[in-house]
Amino acid sequence: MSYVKEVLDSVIARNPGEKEFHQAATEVLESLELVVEKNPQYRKNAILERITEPDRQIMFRVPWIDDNGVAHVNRGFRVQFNNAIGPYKGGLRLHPSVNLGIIKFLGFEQIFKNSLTGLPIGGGKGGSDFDPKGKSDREIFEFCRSFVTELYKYIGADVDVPAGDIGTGAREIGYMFGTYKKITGVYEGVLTGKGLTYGGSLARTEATGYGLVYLTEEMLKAHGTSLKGKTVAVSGSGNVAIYATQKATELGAKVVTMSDSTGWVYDPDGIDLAAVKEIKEVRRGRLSEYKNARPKAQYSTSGRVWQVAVDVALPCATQNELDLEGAKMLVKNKVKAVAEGANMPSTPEAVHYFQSNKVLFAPGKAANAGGVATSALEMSQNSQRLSWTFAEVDEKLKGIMKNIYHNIAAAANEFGMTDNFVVGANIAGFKKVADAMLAQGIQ
Ligand code: NDP
Ligand code: 2IT
Repeated sequence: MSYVKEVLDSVIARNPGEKEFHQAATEVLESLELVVEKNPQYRKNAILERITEPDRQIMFRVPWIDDNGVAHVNRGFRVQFNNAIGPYKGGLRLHPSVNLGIIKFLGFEQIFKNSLTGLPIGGGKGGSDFDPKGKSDREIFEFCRSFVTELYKYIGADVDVPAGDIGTGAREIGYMFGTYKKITGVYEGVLTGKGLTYGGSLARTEATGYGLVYLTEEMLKAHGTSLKGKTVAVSGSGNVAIYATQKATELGAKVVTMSDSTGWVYDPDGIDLAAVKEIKEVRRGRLSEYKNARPKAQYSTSGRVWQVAVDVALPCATQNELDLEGAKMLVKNKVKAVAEGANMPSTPEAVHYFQSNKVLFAPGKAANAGGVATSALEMSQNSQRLSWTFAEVDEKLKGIMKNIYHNIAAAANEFGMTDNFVVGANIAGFKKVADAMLAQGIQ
């Protein structure tokens, strides 16, 4: 049996029921066959066994009291996966679907994504099955305070630096930062995505969406075209989706769809982003309200954004939201490129279908790395006690995304798999971490 197969079988047997983690581990490990064959020292030093086993996984009770005085208990998670190349780094997801398998898939992906940024950050992820929807500001504060009252023991500017993800934005990070500071008395860059008055980096809010579009543009340019004049389908309407839509529009594309967990909009004239921001960022409302601002748009609770004929698709909501059926609709309508803003939004069958139909496909660990890269830039600014301008950060982000594209394309070429950016991203991300692990001994 091959080394990869042996380790994968063991990962699946040792982590029963963690289906998203199995999916992520399978995708990464299967594309490393050639690399591990070429480097026998990886097997000898149990690199794959060690990289698939988190350094530690922390689970804890998060009790909080709602506005009616009723007590609730949620479960908190932090999985510190790998710190071979830097302190653990990765977001905190607050969503009722969160469980250990989901946090492990995200933490595992984060190892390779963070490596691809070229910056010194290891992989981690956390969150809770708390549902922030419909909660008052006081309830959100209560939850965040309770969460960090336990989490603070395990994090620190040189240890583990959490950030935002689904359900966690600047408000939650502010409450968590305040709690950490109150308990420890230490003012340090322990979280990223902070507000601009207390250590946050300019352009962090925009970074994931902008970075996604920078990488997409670079990939299209390398294939003789660009976003200008293209029609784009975006899914989601949160942080990543909003700033991807903004940058794609700035580069001359027309974004015609967005979605949330209850429905989606099709606006043939191009999404009115001011209306979406007002609904989502200001009022924390539902996308069904979009029609009030744009009567000609269609809002639908059945079907999906992938049925619209577009040149480029940017899935920016959540894992496994783009399945084979969605991929078939996109390919039938002659989609040219798909780039993942979310983490693992395409199912393995969808990815395979895109690749076998010659659609340019950029996986999340490369395409959405601009968020965590800019988080690392926030860490640098915090430790230097400096703040850079928006233009400086944006310029660095652009450079990082271009580099990622060229590195993953080169890694794919080296192994004779031109334009297979899935394999390219996995190999390029893996090698740096694996070599650091080798250099540091069996730990
Ligand atoms: P937000 O919470 O800001 O937005 C999430 C969006 O996706 C919302 O529109 C939400 O709809 C929708 N959504 C979430 N879960 C589901 C679900 N189960 N089914 C259908 N729709 C859903 O999160 P982000 O924009 O920050 O994150 C989006 C994706 O990008 C995630 O996969 C995240 O891991 C990834 N990512 C985020 C980064 C960041 O910097 N924020 C960096 C890199 C990746 P609704 O409002 O109805 O819940
Ligand atoms: O998935 C991700 O890369 C994020 N949610 C961002 C992590 C971070 O530390 O900025």
